[in-house]
Amino acid sequence: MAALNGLTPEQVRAYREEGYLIGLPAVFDAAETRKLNADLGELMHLLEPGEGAKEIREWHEASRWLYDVCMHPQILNYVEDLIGPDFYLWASNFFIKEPQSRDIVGWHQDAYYWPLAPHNTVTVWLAFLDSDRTNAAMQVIPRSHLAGLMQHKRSTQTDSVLTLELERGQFREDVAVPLELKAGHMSLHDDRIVHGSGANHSDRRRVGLTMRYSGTNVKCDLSVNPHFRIYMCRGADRFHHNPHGMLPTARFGRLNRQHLSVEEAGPEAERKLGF
Ligand SMILES: O=C(O)CCC(=O)C(=O)O
Repeated sequence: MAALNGLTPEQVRAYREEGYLIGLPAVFDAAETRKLNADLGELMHLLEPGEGAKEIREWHEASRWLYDVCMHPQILNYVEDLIGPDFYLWASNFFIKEPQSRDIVGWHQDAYYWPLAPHNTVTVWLAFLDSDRTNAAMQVIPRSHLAGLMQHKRSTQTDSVLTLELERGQFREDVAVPLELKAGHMSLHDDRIVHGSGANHSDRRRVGLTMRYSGTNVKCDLSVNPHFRIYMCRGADRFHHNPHGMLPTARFGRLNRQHLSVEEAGPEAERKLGF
């Protein structure tokens, strides 16, 4: 493993201005990345018939392997430089697109999905395999995080992994930037940036792990998501806003619980949060 570093002031400035950051050194080298993919295979064995990778949500609460990936010191160094010294992990999801798969992720802003306030959340997207424009890399709309939250609509696209999305014309789709990453590398994005991804028309699998981190000042509305649990990464929880989770003991374990975002909680939750 390379020496651990944080972000340069220039990288922090670029993130704040653009809403995302790429171009960081690999977090995992080639051998470590091969192992990550083998371990992901073990985790996926826990899926039940009919379940897909998108059901792997918050399994860091049950899988020590996944928890340890999320707590990688190099990743935490970068996150700390963006959201401050006191922060926690609360979500992890896999976004996997098999070769020739039609699944898309409609344009959206994460913050619209989450009953969290204030906005002090960063997502790390870790590439388990090379991700580029040929195999449907995630795309972002630079600076769109500065425009505030936009109204999302229920998706009419049956191939969309999400059910709430932005409509064409609400933002400049022509300036989208694909976040191309080699395996073992990561990007960072702000919870308000507009992003999404297309179908994978290639013969290469595309696998990304998203990990979501928030400052301890961020409070979840537990009436919308009663399952929300935090895992301190660095510093102290002086706010005591959210319940803490239990450390997982099994190397590979799964959750069976229903997870609730604003999307799943339905229009009542959207009204409640003022959308
Ligand atoms: O991997 C993708 O295409 C989308 C990921 C995403 O929506 C997210 O990280 O919030």
